Amino acid sequence: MELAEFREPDQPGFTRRTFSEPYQRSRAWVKELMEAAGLQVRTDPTGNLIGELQGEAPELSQIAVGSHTDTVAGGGRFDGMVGVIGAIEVARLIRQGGQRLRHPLLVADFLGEEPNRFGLSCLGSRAVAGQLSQGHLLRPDESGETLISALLERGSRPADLSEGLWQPERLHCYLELHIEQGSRLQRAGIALGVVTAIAGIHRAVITVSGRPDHAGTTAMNERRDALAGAAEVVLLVERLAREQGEGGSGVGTVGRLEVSPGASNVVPGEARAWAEFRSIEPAWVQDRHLALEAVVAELAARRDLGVSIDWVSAEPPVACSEGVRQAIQEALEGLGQPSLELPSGASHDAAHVAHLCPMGMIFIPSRDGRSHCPEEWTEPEEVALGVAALLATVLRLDRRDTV
Ligand code: HGY
Ligand code: MN
Ligand code: MN
Repeated sequence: MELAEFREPDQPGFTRRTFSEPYQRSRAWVKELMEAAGLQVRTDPTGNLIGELQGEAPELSQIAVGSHTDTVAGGGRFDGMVGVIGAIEVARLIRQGGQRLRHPLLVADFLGEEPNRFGLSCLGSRAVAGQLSQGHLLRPDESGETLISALLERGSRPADLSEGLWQPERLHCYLELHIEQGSRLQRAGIALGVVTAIAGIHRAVITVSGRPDHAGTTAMNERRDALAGAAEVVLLVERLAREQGEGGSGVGTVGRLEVSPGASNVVPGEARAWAEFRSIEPAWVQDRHLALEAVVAELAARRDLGVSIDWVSAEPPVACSEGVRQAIQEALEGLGQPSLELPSGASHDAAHVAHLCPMGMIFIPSRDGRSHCPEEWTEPEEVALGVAALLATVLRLDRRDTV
């Protein structure tokens, strides 16, 4: 609740975006919380907050636990935050209980998990996994500023990214506690979820170019109306997303649309639509990617518009590791808690860290499945149970030599 009060005053909900001043201030608050829990804290070249707790055997690989504390515009108070605060609480409970893990513990508050104005998500976890490319760093926003300049401005050291790489041989496993952001747990009346896989996402920025004209004097059959074209694209994305087999989990959205010049008496000259397709079925997402390219080409020809698709990211679905899932299941049984196995339609930092080591996730319920909105809510008791499950899983993973 305290962290959620670091919010952008001119934005709805509990907004704390990566390149905002409240986010910058909130990092100092998280750092202090990490230090109070007994963690040795450092900020890595990308800007990830890394808190470390020594184990009995420093030569053993690290148990990494983390998530993010940035939000979407108009976001809530739990997405990402429960995973970072929960990981810090696990460290505090271990120290408070006078316990010593065998493995060193690493707690991560990853920078910028949510898509930013450069279109890219998971900045910090991509960076530690060696997936933040030069191309990503040079991505411009609308004003032409590049991601790398925004990172430099906030004090990150993008020239030293390689210093921040996590080494697979130094990692025992990665664990993330997160809200479900859906309603499966609530509908099942179960408080803890064991994630099986994380959906893949293909994200694109679609630019439709027409011709700005006087809205009063330009005949309808002479117009090259970019917004009318973009409106067709929005409905095409929805139609393509609805086309799926029985029980398909695929989704598609255009969440952002910009029009220029944006005057009510000017035929729009240009429009940009941010689109994404997601599924745990890799073939379905790939199909949508190709289908969108085809239908947009037809639309451009028919409406005499220019249309370009810039695929910002194309992440495959990622399976959670059998070993970590099993440790979570055993931990929940040890707590006498029922659990539900379910895929994640949302993406997470865990999807990137999974390229480095065995990964698992624990879900706690989102009331009515609402998330990415101020109504996002999870009961304090549910958060506490999630933290207890996280601690119990860390202790189990710690007793294993391999995961
Ligand atoms: O969009 C997502 O899936 C995540 O909440 N950033
Ligand atoms: Mn999110
Ligand atoms: Mn999240």
